[in-house]
Amino acid sequence: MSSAAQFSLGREGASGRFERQASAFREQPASLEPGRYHLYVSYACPWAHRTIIARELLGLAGVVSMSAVDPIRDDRGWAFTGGEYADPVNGWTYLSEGYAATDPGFAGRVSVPVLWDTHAKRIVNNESADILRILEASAPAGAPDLYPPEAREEIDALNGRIYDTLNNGVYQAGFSEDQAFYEETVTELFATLDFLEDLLGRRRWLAGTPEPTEADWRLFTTLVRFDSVYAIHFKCSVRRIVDLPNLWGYLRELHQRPHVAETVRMDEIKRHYYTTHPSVNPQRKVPVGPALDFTAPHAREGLS
Ligand SMILES: N[C@@H](CCC(=O)N[C@@H](CS)C(=O)NCC(=O)O)C(=O)O
Repeated sequence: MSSAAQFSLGREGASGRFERQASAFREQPASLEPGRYHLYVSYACPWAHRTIIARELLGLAGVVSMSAVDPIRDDRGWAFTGGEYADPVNGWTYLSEGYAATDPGFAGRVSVPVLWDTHAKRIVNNESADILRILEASAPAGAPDLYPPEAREEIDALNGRIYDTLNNGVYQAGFSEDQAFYEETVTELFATLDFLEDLLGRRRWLAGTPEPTEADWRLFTTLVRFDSVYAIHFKCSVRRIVDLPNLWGYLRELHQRPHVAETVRMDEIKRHYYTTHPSVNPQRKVPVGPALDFTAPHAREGLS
């Protein structure tokens, strides 16, 4: 196993390409019985971050409980190290205990997020895209609609391109051990950022809806990490988000929406990435900065 495979959710293909492992648990309960389910997350992880935001925005904090792992993984993976990183539900030391309880033969990588069923005592789902839909289906009346029927086709198309070239693209670039593949990935990644920069000059939200949808939040968790982590650590360095005025204003506006800033723990994000991938950053030094002011006015009110 190569060092890149050891510290990323995936393995190296024959060509030195990063291949993301498919999620193992994909059950989709029709609705979430209050008090029955628990969400395990890391504030560092962009995939878990989507579910943290959705749970908060959909008003489900009182329905689905949540706890976070320590952002620093050791060689036994995501851990509950006590204090704010405790597991009040199962008392585990490692998240791997939940995977083993669900499937004693589980041999894949132990990832966050995890939706846990406290009655059946097993993982229901460990795929963030599914967990978003599960949360959306259980949203109370009056909650925002993150997947409005009239915009679904557009949202699905945007999600597809953004997943391939950005959400996952940054990892493919960062972990690639092949120069040509890295260059190809970064070229596609910046083509998508340029496409979005243009789109967001005309639209306030990606799918042209009056309010943000899941497509916006799925993009947000990558954008908010971009200049601090991906541009430096993963060498996605052609341009920064602060150099793209529409994307940078859009990112600030999303960050300023109620309840969102509290979900962004930049210190945890940076410590996680810079200290957990020794193949990419052997010194484990965490950069100072960049100084980003997410609270500056975004001036996007005029867009529809
Ligand atoms: N497809 C999964 C991917 C989740 C994922 O890659 N999580 C990373 C953290 S950012 C992880 O837990 N990696 C653990 C590992 O590779 O050992 C999802 O979207 O839920």
